[in-house]
Amino acid sequence: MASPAASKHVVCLCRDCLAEFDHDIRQCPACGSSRIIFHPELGQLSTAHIDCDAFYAAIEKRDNPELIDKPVLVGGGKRGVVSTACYVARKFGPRSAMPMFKALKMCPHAVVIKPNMAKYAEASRLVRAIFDSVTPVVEPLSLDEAFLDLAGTATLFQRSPAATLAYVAREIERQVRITVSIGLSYNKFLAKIASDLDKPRGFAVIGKADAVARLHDMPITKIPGVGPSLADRLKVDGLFTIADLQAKSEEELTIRYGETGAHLARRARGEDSRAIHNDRESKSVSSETTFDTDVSDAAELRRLLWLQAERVSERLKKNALAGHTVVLKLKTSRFKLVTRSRRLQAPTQLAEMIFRTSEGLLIKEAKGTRYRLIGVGADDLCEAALADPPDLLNDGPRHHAGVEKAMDAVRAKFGRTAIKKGRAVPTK
Ligand code: TTP
Ligand code: MG
Repeated sequence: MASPAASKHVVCLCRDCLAEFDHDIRQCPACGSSRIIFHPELGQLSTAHIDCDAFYAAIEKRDNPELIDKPVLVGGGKRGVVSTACYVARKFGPRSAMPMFKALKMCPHAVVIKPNMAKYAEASRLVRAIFDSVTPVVEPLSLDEAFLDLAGTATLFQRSPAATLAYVAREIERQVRITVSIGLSYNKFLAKIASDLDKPRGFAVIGKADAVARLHDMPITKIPGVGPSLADRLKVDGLFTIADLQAKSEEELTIRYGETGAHLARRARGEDSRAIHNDRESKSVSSETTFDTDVSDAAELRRLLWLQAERVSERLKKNALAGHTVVLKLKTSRFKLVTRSRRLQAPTQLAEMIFRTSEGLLIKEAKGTRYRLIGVGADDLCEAALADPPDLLNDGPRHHAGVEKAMDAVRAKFGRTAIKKGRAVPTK
């Protein structure tokens, strides 16, 4: 029987009708499909990586059905390399980044198509809209792949993240008419590894219990950041596969390769503590000004900083955003860029908070150096609803929010310059 929706005990899923089960099955009793996923941890995993299959070629095939069964190479142009080969062509050897002449030697009957970036970007937008419909936490890596954090979506959709992913794949096939491969795990590294395991039209799962074993036989180059030169260095030391790394302790690898060694040791054990960052979060709102003549006077720098903080706050409020990190930017008369940042306890959209935080950073830098530019930014953006929570012990934010609201109201009525804080007024 299908288990109750969003049950923690989901171990099996029908990729066609999205029915979930608490036991292993071969064929879906609900729809008869044999596209079944089984994994003991299926109901508990929520970190996904989704990658479109032979992306450019898939779109070309979609738009010209005569190409469906033919080997297709997208690329050529000035650089004369293959951008992608469809799965029919890959059987003969061609791969991305291969010189086109070489690919055509391997597969002389291939159809070569020049890339049409506008078309791929449009398809990418449609795919992205489907991702956005299931979670606010989407981190795209390129036009055709993204990480999705589906934690917390089970209650909303009354189905496991795994079932929501099967839904996403189905919607992409229906709306964009291309296929994707899904990797589901408990961190980004493993989710990305997984999405590549079962291509095309795949769905692979890596859980906590099987991560080390799944990584075991993979070449070390599967670990992002291990390029040809590092791989060569590791080979000299007899390290070829992830199993070779697993056999060494983190200490051993750190002594030999420094921070890189520690990183390799962690990845080899399936460890990755990076969070999925929404690309909207990673944008920032900032404002800066370049002076007519260099300024070294701390009081004057403070005044100029306040004006920028007010601007940033104004833009945050207008866009219903708040920043979790405040960034101070200075450029010296010799064009040296200085940036300092501080993460706040809670996101803010208040000019007062942005100013006080950046002022704290400025004090250390305003010791006589002549500057030609000052700026301030709010980073790690989130929705305004999360900003400046009332703090029971400290009434500061609420008080400032009240003052700023009153000032904003006066400005809305009488114009931007109608009201100023004392610190905005030049001292001389
Ligand atoms: P990939 O996702 O790496 O490849 P792919 O989607 O073609 O195939 P796969 O099924 O293995 O995921 O890259 C996405 C697109 O980016 C690809 O269709 C073409 C482009 N691309 C290049 O232009 N040059 C390259 O070297 C690579 C790797 C990709
Ligand atoms: Mg791809």
